[in-house]
This record gives sequence, structure tokens and C-alpha cells, in this order.
Amino acid sequence: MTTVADALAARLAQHGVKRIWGVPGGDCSLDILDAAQRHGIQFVLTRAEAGAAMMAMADAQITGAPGVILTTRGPGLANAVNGIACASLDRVPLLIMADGHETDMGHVSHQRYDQMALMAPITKAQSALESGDAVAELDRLMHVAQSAAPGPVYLELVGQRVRIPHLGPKRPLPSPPVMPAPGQEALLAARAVLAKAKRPIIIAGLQAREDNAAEALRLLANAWQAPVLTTCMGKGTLSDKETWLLGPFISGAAEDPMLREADCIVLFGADHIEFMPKKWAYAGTPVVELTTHAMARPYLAPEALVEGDLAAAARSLQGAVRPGGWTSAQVAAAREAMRALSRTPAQGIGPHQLVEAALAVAPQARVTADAGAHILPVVALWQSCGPRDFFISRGLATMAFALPHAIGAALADPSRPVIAFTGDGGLMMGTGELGVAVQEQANVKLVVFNDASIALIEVKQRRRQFPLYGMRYPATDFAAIARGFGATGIKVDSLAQLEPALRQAMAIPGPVVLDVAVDGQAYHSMVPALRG
Ligand SMILES: Cc1ncc(C[n+]2csc(CCOP(=O)(O)OP(=O)(O)O)c2C)c(N)n1
Repeated sequence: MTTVADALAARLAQHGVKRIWGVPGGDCSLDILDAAQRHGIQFVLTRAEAGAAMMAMADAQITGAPGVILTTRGPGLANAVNGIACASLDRVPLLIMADGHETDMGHVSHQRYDQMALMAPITKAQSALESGDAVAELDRLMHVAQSAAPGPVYLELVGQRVRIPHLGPKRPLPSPPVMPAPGQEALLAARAVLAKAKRPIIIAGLQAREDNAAEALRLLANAWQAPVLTTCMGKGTLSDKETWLLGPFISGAAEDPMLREADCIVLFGADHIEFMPKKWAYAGTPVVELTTHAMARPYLAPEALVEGDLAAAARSLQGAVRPGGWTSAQVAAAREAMRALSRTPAQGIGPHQLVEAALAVAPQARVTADAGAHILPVVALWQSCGPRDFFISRGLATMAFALPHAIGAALADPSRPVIAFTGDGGLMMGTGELGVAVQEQANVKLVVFNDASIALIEVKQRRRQFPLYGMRYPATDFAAIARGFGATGIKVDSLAQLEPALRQAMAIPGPVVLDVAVDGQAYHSMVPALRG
């Protein structure tokens, strides 16, 4: 007899799911785990549920199948909320499975709240398997999760619907959602705007991480000979080594001079969650927006809006711009000037020196970055060559992202080491996940910008002319903590130690923590230089 739990696990495997991440409870979680194992799906026990969601996010982006997490009811699901919100705002397909409350247990108040209501604003669809055909329900959820904009979906499980025979009909696996072709009228309108452009700039965003879109972007940039800025989440969609790659778009001062020179801005798959919470600064410049879908909160009013398949739109617009308005030398000079802005003076180890040393030692690594001041030199100076080489949360822009995301990436693709750049504050929000890196022997090199403070907020405090207060704490010895978890921990206190330590870290298989004392004061000049 096939149970519903068994049928669900079999279907997950058919959808390409290789791992389930999470902290299970003692109810339906156990039925699902047991069935999943029989269908070749590995369970990865994480230390907290939000971390599980972030690991599953990396898994999804690297394997192409939605990431899956499992939590217990009540506290387990509540503890996952930050990770689910991250997948929602960062546009990553996830399936969240949590235990619910049995229908004949109406008298129970323990660990009970309205879980569907909690999930409603941060998931795209929900199901408690009411229809009786669990596989069809799962297929529907997976379809919604993968449709533009991708995001998390929620499946609530109770024994009365999971531990029963599966009676639904056999169905072929539905094909993944197809991106609609862009409309001809919209393309015509875009062509009309582009025909007038002499110096267009492209801003490539997270939607361009899809392989076809990234390749189409490269062809477009070369055909137009147009500089490309990549958003933080779009980093690598055009390789940092390409001639027309200008640098990161951080809605700031660094890229502003080139944007002011542009006479047309082309948004290439930039989701509006990627833009800083301030007004669009280039209202006088026409914008052509290419996007997979319309945005719920339009950030700006484009002159022409093309919705649908990005690669198809790019192909159709390749001849729309007459090249020659920019020179490659001009772009190279501007790129170098932008990079130089993050090299601010520092005592001891400057944050930019840490990034440049890591790049010199391990240019082949995938990278994850956390949230905080340290991401500025990382985004400015790290060089990514492919569309899924660099991961950062910008929709939610949450701390405690880099470590779990790196673990997910390392397990999904063990062929490449992953460097996780994190602040000490962000790491302390989720240090426990180091235990998962050790348990799974994930090839993660965790590089800690240890400045014994939440530096970004201190920078903001000073800029708002408050006296500095409340942002510092005693320095933490993360190398010792790493050893406590069974990982290798290396402490770096001077520039002379930096490169040898990085080499040592890269040579050791499995997780290594590099605890680097950086000068947090450097951010006080770097943040205004880059962001304005
Ligand atoms: C979960 C979460 N809480 C708070 C914030 C607000 N925030 C953004 S950056 C930051 C400071 C980060 O400190 P740290 O990790 O030490 O990095 P640093 O700024 O020192 O480089 C804070 C508190 C956030 N983005 N996410």
C-alpha cells in the first residue's frame, strides 16, 4: 500500500529534489523523512529552521529544483520565518513542509496558532491537502513556486491526510513553467526608445541569473558595446572579466557619474526588491525595462516595458542600438575608479585587503556574502565569472545568510569551494550552523570580518550625527568556536598572516573558519565613498 507520505516523497524525487533540510518534529515530519529516505532523498539536520531555509535556497538555485524544508508545528515554523521571508523577497522557489494540528484535536492549544495565516504574506500558495489528491496538490505548489517571480509555498501536514493510502490517479510529471515570449508591441516600443540612445547603460539583476538570460546579456552588451552594471544579486550574470562589465549597481555614488552620462538605462531582469529604499535618481533618463513579470510595487515608470522571456527579448533587441557611444577604455577607467573607492585607509587589516587577498588565493570559489558594511568591499572587489557564482540576500537583506547559504551551495555542488564572507554580528545570529558544515563536511571557508561591532549601524549612527553608542561588544574568538564545533579555526591579526592563512584554509578539505581582525573604522569613509 502506498501512503500519501510515500507518494509525496516519490513525487518530490521526480521533481528533482535531492535533499530535505530542517529540524523535524515527532509527528508527520517522521513519516516524510522515512518515505523520503526510501526515495533517495537525503535529510540534512540543521541547527535552526531559518538556516535550513537559506541552505535550501542555495540548493534550489544550484540544482534548479525547488528547495525543500521540514519543520515541526508551532515554534519550528515560527523559527523558520526569517528564512522563508528571505526566499520570498529574494525570489527563490522553496517548499515549506510543517506539521499541522489534526482535525480531531480541536481542544489542543499547546503550540497552536494559525500557521496558514503566518505563512500567507511570505508564501505564494498554501495547501493542507484538503483536495484528497496529494500529488496533484504538490504539483500545483511546485508550479507556483517556480513561476515568475519564484518564491516559497507552504504545505501543512496532518497524520489524517498523510498516513492514509494514496488513492489519487497516476499522473505524468507536469513540465516546469514556461516563460511567455515578449509581446511584439512592447518590443517595438523598446526599439523606438533604444534607437535614440547613443550611450545606453544596462543594469542586470537577479532574473538574469538564468543561464540563457545571462548568455543573452553577454551578447547584447557586446552588440551594443554598452557598459553593464550588475546588481548585488546579479553579480556574475556578466562576468567581472568581460570588457563591458562596469561594476556593481548599489544605487550609490560609485556608479553615479557613468549613469549621469547615459542617455538610456536598460533594466535587464532587475527585480525591484534589489533597489535601495530611496527615490530613483535618474528620472530624466529614459528607461527600457526587460523583466520576466510585472512588479507589484513599480519602483520607476519605464518608457518601455517588455515582460516575458529575457533571452528572447534580448535577442530581438540586439540590433536596436547603434554601438559607438562608449569606448572600452572609458569603461575600463570607470571600472577601476569604482573599485578604488573601496580601498580606504585602515590600520592593521583593511576590509578591502581581506577581499583582495581572498580573490588572489581562491578566484575559483563560489561566494556568499552576509549583510553589513563588509559586503561593500566584497561586492566591489570580488570577481565572479558565472551567473550563480555569487549569492547575497538583497530583497530581505538579512544577516545570518552567508554561512547557511554557503553550506547549501557546497552540498549542492561539492566540485567548488564556497567562501562565506560574514560580519561577526551576522555570524553570531546563526553560529550553530557551523555544526551542519562539520556534520556534512561541507567545503565552506567562512571568512569573518571581525571588528567587534555591528559596523554598518555605527556608520549610520555617526552619519546621522548621533554620539557613537551601543554598537560594540567584546571581540569573539571565532577560531576557538570553530574548533569547538570540530572545524579548523585560524586566527589572523596582521596583514603578513593573511595570505598564508587563506592558502592554508583553501588547502584543508571541509569547513574552515578564518577569523580576521579587520579595522571597522575603515567603513566610516568607505560607505559614503561608495553609497554617497
Ligand atoms: C536579521 C537582521 N537584523 C538586523 C539587520 C540590520 N542590520 C543590517 S547590517 C547590520 C550590522 C551587521 O553587523 P556585522 O554582521 O558585524 O557586519 P558589519 O556591518 O560589522 O560588517 C544590521 C544590524 C539585518 N539586516 N538583518
